[in-house]
Amino acid sequence: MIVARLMVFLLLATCLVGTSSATDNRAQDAKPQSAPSPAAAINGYQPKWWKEAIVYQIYPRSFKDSNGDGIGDLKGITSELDYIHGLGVNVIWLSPHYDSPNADNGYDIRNYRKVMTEFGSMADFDELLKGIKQRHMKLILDLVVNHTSDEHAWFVESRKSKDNSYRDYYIWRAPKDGQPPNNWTSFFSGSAWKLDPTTGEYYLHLFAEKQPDLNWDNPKVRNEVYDLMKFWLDKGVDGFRMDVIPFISKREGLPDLPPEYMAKPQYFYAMGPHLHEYLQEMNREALSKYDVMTVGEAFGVTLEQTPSLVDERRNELDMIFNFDAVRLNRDGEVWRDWTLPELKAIYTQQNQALDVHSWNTIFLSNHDNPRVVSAFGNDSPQYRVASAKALATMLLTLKGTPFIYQGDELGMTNYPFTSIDQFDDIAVKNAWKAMVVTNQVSADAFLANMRKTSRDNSRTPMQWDNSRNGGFTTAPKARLAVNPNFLEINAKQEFSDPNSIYHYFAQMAALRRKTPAFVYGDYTDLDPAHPKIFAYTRAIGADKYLVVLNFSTDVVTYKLPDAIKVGDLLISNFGKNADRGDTLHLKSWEARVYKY
Ligand code: TEU
Ligand code: CA
Repeated sequence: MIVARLMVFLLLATCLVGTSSATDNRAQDAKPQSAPSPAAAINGYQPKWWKEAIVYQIYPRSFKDSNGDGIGDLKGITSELDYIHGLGVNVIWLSPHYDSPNADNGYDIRNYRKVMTEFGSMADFDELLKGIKQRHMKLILDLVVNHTSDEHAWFVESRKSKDNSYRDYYIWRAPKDGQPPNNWTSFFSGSAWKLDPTTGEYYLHLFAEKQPDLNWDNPKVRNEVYDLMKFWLDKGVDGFRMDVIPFISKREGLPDLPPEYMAKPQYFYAMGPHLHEYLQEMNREALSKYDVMTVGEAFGVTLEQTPSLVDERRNELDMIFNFDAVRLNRDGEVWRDWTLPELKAIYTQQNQALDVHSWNTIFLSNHDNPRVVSAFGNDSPQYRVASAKALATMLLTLKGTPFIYQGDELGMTNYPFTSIDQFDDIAVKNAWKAMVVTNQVSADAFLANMRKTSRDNSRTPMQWDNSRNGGFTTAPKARLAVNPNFLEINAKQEFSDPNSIYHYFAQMAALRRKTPAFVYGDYTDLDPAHPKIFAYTRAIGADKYLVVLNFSTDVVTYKLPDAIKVGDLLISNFGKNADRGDTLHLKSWEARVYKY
């Protein structure tokens, strides 16, 4: 049975590599061609370094300040490369480090070929890249090209006059009956259109007013983007995380948002008519010339649409971030309590939607979301460490390339916000003006929601030690206040404690990296309906692993289904135990990985 399945995979891989069709090709329809060596496939998958990678995301502003100005910088990152390497990750994703007026912390780029002055110089960047390569790690950059800053030279020109040669670099429209051209809304509140007095026309901005959307239908814009990509690729970077990339192609005629999309406009803005064409062109013109990885931030892309972006035969993206899991705790922008069967269902659906030609990502946090232990674990003092380790166990054993956000390896938590003045994020400030100042939502309700959902939860400075400002900066004040729990939760403390989250994470990462089944193995959820236990297997043929996670504060006696009996315990966040056979006695938030 297993052998038969393996053969079907091999046959598929042999037959279909190199065809351009993304339709559901089945083995029996496909004609064998002269094939790239099928023996190289693992469980049907073409092995790739980025499928085997563990990615660590750095938000440079909040990582480490080297010169005492209160703002994290590139030299700060370079000084902590051993710390990152010690964790067992091997790819770093750097959030934007480009010149920017920081309306949205670097996601508004003024010059794509210049390092943000606050972060350092190009020499500092080269030094960072060198340090990464010396440690046999890789670096991917954030490619933010759905929009630029309004201070980018292209936009400065574009807004000057209707016949300026850069006018068509952006999306300009005349007013409609004295109003914006359509009803599109910005993700940072209000209309997505801003009237520019110089020419009396509106420009489109799906994010802040200072983030005008580029006009990708203009071939000049596309070539500019491919050139700037090559600029960084030629320096030796290993790929890109692409910011809101499914939004680059806008719907023909810019039709109004239909009412059913009002609460979730991303599903209307994404997957425009020329998206595939532009991504394939980008591949041809830039990416295909290098051995790099790409991951698209696929806000607004459904699971059904995903293979059309990541199927390797299409030459578009290697993988995308699907938001279903990370936003399971959200109804629009409002917190909702999630359940474990819902989370399990998402991973099963992802597994079913992607065949051997597509690849997935696994993440539950980043700079746009709250802290993983606060949102998906339990950040109370009693359970924080155990639940952070249980989540690390899950993230590093599910199917897809794991992306870990800085500080999650320390079990850093959400910030105890009590007032609007403590926030920095433009999304929060604009929402406050739109909702609280207009009396639509009470300040208390707003703050209660932001304590759980705000992006600033994950943007507070890294907690390095128990000195002032958690060792993030020597300045009297950090850019954003350090979480007051830095006295207990910090890297120095984690490093010195053999039972810390950091060390557990490093062991888990090492286990994943030496075990092909955790990368390429089949995924099976053993018990989709269980409200507290997440039990699944990863297997390549007879090389089988069992993961059991107690997602609750209860002590649970759990009988394994399917006559499975535990074998060797490879790792657990509670050490060894006496359980043998098919019945497990799990402590609160206990996580175990077995060979069986
Ligand atoms: O985020 C895209 C995005 O649409 C969401 O993450 C959204 O901004 C937010 O969470 C509100 O729901 C990307 C970047 O990751 C983010 O930091 C930027 O602000 C945004 O694009 C604009 O570049
Ligand atoms: Ca600094």
